[in-house]
Amino acid sequence: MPGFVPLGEAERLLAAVDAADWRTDLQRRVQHYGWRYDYRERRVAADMRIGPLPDWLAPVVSSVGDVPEFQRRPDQVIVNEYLPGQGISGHVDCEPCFGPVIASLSLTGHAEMVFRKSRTGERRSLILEPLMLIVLSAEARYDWTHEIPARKSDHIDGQRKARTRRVSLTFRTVTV
Ligand SMILES: O=C(O)CCC(=O)C(=O)O
Repeated sequence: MPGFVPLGEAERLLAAVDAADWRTDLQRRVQHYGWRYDYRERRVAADMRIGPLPDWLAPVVSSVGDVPEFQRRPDQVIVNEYLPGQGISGHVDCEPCFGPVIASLSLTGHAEMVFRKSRTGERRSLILEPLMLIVLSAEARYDWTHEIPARKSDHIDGQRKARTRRVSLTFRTVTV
């Protein structure tokens, strides 16, 4: 969904993100809201609840929750920051931890996202652009992995485009 939020809203969210503290235990910086997620053990447990989402996230969580695929309002948001050369390896989001719909909003920066269907080896790709929301449900949520290759540029519209800092918000419903 290109242009899911207006530019001013993305700028407001980015300013709030940049005023908050980052976790630095992964290769890329992240922030967790609502619930912590344990990347190593691929786990969320009842004692990993942080608390209600902060007020600055309320408008965007409400808009994302209104996307028809979501049957309940997201209660976890993870901020990911990718500097040029950083990415995220292929994965299906933890099945027992999170509900059937995952969404990701790009606040700034372009990057190619690659989808692979493990059973058939099919590959598709999508250029994620600022203000775009992607919604993964059904087959896209469970049968395809998604990844952002760790590289410094992408091939976009026949041209090599250098990456800049990319920041995204992912929205999930926790099912513990
Ligand atoms: O940065 C993104 O848009 C996707 C992030 C992602 O796949 C994840 O946090 O599991």
